[in-house]
Amino acid sequence: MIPITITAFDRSPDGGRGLARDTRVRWALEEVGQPYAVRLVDFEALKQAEHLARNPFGQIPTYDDGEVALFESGAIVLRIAERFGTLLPADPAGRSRAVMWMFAALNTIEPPILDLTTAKIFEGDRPWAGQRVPLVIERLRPRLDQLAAHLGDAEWLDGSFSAGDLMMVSVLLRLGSSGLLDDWPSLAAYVARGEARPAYKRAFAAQLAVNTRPQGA
Ligand code: GTB
Repeated sequence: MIPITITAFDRSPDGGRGLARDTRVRWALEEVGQPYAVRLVDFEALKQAEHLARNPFGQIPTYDDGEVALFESGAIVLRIAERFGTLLPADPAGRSRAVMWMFAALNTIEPPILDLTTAKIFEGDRPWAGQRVPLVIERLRPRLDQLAAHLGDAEWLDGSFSAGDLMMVSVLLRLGSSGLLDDWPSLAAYVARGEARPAYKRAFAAQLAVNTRPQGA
């Protein structure tokens, strides 16, 4: 069997905080117990023909299991979940709901979180940044309220841990340094439960090792 190969940043701009999207793919592979190889690509290589053949948008992560080559972290995690079991419930309705939560993470929760990162980091030096950041937070707050209301005091979003939780935790992790989750202790605890999973720890350690290795290694 051809080994699974993913791509990741040769050196992530986050220095190994696990925020680049290869971490969620590594996490899914660790959850299902599949070994994988990683092809590291730098920013220049991302835009060259060899990588554009893997992802026309010139981004990481990508995935190839010998049967199918994919880009988009959502599609990749879904493929892993469908192919190797354990991340999706066996019953079709539960499966659909887990996929629904993956989409909710990627389409409903991640966009306003990305807006916040953009406003703070990439546009933080613009003269209007001081006005924009509170507006973006205002738009994010109701989403977090609603997510927390759904979660209640449950451990996971819909029964057992699923690919939906993997994706939701991955998305919420980007709020880590903002301190915003302090206002939603149940969501902070939910994220901490995700991070405490041995598979997440292995995924995080693997990307950290790449991003903290000595220059030239
Ligand atoms: N929708 C795609 C998916 O889900 O796979 C988005 C993929 C994506 O945005 N990839 C980013 C990338 O390749 C890396 S993860 N960017 C390079 C480019 O577009 O040229 C986004 C990311 C980058 C950096 C940090 N960081 O340093 O904190 C965090 C997240």
